[in-house]
Amino acid sequence: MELWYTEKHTKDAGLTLRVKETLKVWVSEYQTIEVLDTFEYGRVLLLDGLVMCTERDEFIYHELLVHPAMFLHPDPRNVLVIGGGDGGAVREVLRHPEVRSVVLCEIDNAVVETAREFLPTMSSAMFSDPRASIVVEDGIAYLKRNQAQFDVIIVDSTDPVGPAKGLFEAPFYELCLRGLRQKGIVAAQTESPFYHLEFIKGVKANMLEAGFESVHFYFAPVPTYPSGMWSWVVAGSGIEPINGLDAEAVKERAARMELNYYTPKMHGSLFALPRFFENALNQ
Ligand code: AG3
Repeated sequence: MELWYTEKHTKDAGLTLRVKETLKVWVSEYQTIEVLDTFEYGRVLLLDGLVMCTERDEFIYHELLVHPAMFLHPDPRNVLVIGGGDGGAVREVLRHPEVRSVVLCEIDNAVVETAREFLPTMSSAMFSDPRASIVVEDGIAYLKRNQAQFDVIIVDSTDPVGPAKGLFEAPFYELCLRGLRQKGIVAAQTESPFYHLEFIKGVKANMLEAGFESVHFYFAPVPTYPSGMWSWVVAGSGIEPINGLDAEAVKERAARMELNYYTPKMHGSLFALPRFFENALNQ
C-alpha cells in the first residue's frame, strides 16, 4: 500500500509526497507538529499540516532568508532569529565568523525538541555552537524587552495565520526597528508572489508605515512551498541591495563559507523581480 501526504495550497492545487514513514506526531500547546520521512524530499517538518521544511530543499529557503541581509550588513555581530525552531536559519547565521551571538526566539519549545531529535542537519549547530542561545518566548514579547541590540533580525515564521499573523503587521515591524542597532537590517519570509501578491503588498505598506526607509523584496524557487516560487524581504535604512553592496568584501566573506545556493554573483539578480511582481509592488 502506498501512503501519500498532500498539502493543499489553494482550493484546487497542492503538493503531494509519497511517505516512507511517520516519525513523530506531537500536539503541543500551540500546534500539531509532525515529522514524515518521504521518498523524494527526505524528512519533512509539518506544523498544523503545512510543510515548514524538507531535508532536501531547506538549504534554498534558509540560505536566502539569512545571507542577503547578513552580507548587506558590513559587520553583523548580534543576530536575533524569531521563529525558526528547526534551527536552519541559526545554522546559516553561524556560518558568518563576525557573529558573536545569535538568539533564537521560538514560541514553541516542542518544535525545538522535535528538531533536536529528528532534524539534526538543521538543528545541531544551534545546540553545539556556544554563540547560539535559545529563548522560548513570543517574539513580540521578547522584542518589547530588548531594544537597540541587534545588527540583523531574521523573521522565520510560518504562514500569516494564528500566532504568526502579528509577525507581518506594522506594530511588530516597529518593534523590530527599535530592536535594531544603527545600520541594522531585518529579513523576513514573505510567502509566494504567485499566490499571495496582495499580501506581499500589505507587508511592504506595513514596513514603510513602521518607519523602515528601504524595503526590498527578492525571490527564488523553493520546490515544496506553495507555487514553488517564494519571496523574502530585507528592510533597513539606506540599504541598496544591488548597488550598495561591497562586492569584493562579500566575495571574500562568502569564499570562507560552505554555501550551497547563495553566491555573491547572484546577489543583485535576486532583487531583479519579474514584471508582475515588480508592477504589483509599485502600484
Ligand atoms: N517558514 C516558511 C514556511 C511557509 C510554508 N508555507 C506552507 N507550506 N504553506 C518555514 C520555517 C522553516 N524554518
